[in-house]
Amino acid sequence: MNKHAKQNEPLVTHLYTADPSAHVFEDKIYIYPSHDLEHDAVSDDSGDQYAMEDYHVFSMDDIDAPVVDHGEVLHVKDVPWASQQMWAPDAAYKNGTYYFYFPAKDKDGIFRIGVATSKSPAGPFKPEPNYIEGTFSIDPAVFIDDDGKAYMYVGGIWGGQLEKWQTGEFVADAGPQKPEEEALSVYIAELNEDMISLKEPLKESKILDENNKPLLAGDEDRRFFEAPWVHKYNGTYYLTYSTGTSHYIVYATSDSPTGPFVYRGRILEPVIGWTTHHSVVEFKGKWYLFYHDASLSGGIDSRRSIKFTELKYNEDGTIQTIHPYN
Ligand code: FUB
Repeated sequence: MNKHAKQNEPLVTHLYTADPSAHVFEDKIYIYPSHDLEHDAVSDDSGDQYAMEDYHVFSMDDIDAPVVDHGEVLHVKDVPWASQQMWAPDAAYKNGTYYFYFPAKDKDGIFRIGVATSKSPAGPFKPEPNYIEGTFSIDPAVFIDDDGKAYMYVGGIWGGQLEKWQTGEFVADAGPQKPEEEALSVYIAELNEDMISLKEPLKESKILDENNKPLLAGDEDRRFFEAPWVHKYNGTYYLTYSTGTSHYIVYATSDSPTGPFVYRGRILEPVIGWTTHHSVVEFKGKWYLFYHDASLSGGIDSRRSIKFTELKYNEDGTIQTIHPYN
């Protein structure tokens, strides 16, 4: 018998799962997480400890229904261009097809974004032979606007290699940013109608402070680290992301899906474990934050578990901060 979903408790206990991207497809909640394997890889700033190889998809008929594991839907050995590290994925639906987007390192050790397709939200997904041309870094999130236009958001510093793309080319030994530099931020591109190619090159969109100045790299409580996600609420675009070193999920808003975004506040206080990652989804009139922590493994961050909790807006569109263990 599958476990019933309960707020703030691991949704899956027979596997370690992380980075949950939740969507409502066919009136159910589908969750596309990454899969943490139990291994002894070394822990370093390149994220080698997150040596993930495959993906499972999960679904819930309702917010308190049993969590169904649809099994392995994609493995790195089936992706011709990829070598390792199948990190945080996302999924989207358009024109009768489900698209599964995932980052992985190519044969040269460079993170790229791949795509795989299925006629079912539960997969299995068939990968395209090559990664999406023009993509780099990690943590793809795809948002489809009310007008049908689809946008891909990507990016992660440190292990996500964003620092290495500052010249527009991959510079293998490019180091971290200096604190006084403008912080690197999310990269965005519109997708073509086919959903498997970019309509335009990925372009950086800055996150601004209260004086409309780009956040600085040293502003670790607010600057972008990884895990972008975009949703729309009352006509406003909310970019949510992880601040990495300070372990917050925060949000910034814009009146355009491509920004620039203005920093607004914190959504989730730090969880047990180093990484924090999330998605935001509306289901039956309520909003939910899907996130992960490492409580089930006793704090080992490369063995995480996906969870969810209700997310609440104030009347002015600000979001109430969630304290995950209160
Ligand atoms: O799960 C591997 C990486 O850790 C993800 O891509 C990041 O967002 C962080 O959660």
